[in-house]
Amino acid sequence: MSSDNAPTTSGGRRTAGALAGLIAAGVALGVAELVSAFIDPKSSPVVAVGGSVIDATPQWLKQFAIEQFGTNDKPVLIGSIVVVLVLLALLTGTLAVRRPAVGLAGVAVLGAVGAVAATTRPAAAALAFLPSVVGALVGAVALLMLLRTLRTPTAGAVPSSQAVSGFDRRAFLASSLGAVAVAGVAGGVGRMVSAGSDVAASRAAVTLPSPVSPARTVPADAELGVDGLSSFRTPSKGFYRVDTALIVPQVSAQTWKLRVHGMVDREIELTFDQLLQRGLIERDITLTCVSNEVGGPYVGSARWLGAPLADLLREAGVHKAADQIVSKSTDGMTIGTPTAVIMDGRDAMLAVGMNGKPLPAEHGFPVRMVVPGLYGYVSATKWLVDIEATTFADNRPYWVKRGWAVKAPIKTMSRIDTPRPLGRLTAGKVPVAGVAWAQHRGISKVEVRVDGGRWNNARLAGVPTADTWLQWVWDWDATRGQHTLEVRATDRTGAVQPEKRANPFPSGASGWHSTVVSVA
Ligand SMILES: Nc1nc2c(c(=O)[nH]1)N[C@H]1C(S)=C(S)[C@@H](COP(=O)(O)O)O[C@H]1N2
Ligand SMILES: [Mo]
Repeated sequence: MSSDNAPTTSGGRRTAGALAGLIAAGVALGVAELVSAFIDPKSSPVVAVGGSVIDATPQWLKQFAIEQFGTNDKPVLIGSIVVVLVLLALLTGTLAVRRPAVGLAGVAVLGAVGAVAATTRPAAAALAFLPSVVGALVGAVALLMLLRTLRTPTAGAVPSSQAVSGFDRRAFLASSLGAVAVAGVAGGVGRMVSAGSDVAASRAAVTLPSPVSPARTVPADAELGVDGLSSFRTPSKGFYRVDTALIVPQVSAQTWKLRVHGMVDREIELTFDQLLQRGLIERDITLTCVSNEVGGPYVGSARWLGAPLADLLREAGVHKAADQIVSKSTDGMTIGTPTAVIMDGRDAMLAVGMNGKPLPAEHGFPVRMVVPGLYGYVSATKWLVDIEATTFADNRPYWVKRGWAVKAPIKTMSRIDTPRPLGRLTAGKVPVAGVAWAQHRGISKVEVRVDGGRWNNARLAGVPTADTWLQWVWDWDATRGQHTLEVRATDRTGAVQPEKRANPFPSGASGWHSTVVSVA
């Protein structure tokens, strides 16, 4: 190539240096990914830094992220971290052309950030620092090798003035390709090893016992058969997922243990098999996330199979003064539930089954909590490993520390599923339908109105218990023009869903859901 021998500007070397920094960062990450696969996927620097960022994110920014990105907030976070890393790598590489020590210092700082994040994550492995450290070391070697090719003068008869700024492009290219290959292979193999260590096999090996107390039969009229209406039971695959875990925790049922301790007469330790032998109940229960906006999607209904939680607490002999049960997951999430609510006779359970199968990994395999009537952040601990009887005064769980309400019963809510917002309809009969929920109180009435007119009673579908949502439908005789549909529900205590809009923070959204449609 003739350009090989052309004089090269120092600008060209700077660009090559930036590229070297980027490639070295790729090598570091690839190698770190490989090492983390053998230690703990959570010890990967990107995952660890991401987890630390999630825990440190202030409430207003979290709200903004959820509003902007919804459940894509995690890919967006990982993407942002990678973008920051890319910029730092480009800068480090550029500076390192003249001063390799600066490059090495940059790599060391980034490695240290990863190592500190990984070791300070909840339940971090003893060797959690290793992926970042090994990654940084190999990344540093890659950087030095690439920088060396930048200092090699171009071959041939080049005037010495140009040799200073010139470099052997072919050597740089070859080294770069080699380094990229190392990064790709290390990262790819790491990914494969991680995937092989997931809990699919453990989950497949689980045989769920039949419940000693089966779920109530779901009435035949639970499904109203309206197009576009949420089904009474949400398939596990489409069930909303809300948690702080950047990678789904992999907890094997075979090694799972639950510890019940704190303000109790007798500590209890349970294996998964012992839990299965406790006589399981099966219930249809609707979960709801406190972050769900009016009309939002973070709500779903499943048939859960699990061991009654109140019985277990009674066996442990929870002290009268212990007004809060704090449950903990393997990834360090803490969730506080009022003891009185768990003990009041409702079907609070340690769930092992969801819709007839062992819990999917994303929904808490092998064991999660389910307490009808409470938002998920105060009740629905996934990947559960620890239960502590304590007090509200002594223990502030994860979301409470971040300003969310200490106690959070689910607010009465109704949602229009069909017609869709801004839908185009033809005049005549149009079913207006949706779901409504007020878990553990139950729904007694749903009303719909058009353009602020009088309220019309919707027809309610059947439900097995007060712990699930229900479908509703109102047959609208739609007239031409643009119309606003509004819905409100009344729970079985007689309380009407309030009109006043409130944000999800700090105790759940309220207000009437409305939809604007145009009828031709
Ligand atoms: N370990 C763990 N459990 C958790 C959470 C979490 O972040 N970590 N989020 C809670 C919240 S806020 C909700 S709404 C429910 C959601 O359960 P799902 O993802 O199965 O729908 O899980 C709860 N359990
Ligand atoms: Mo939630």
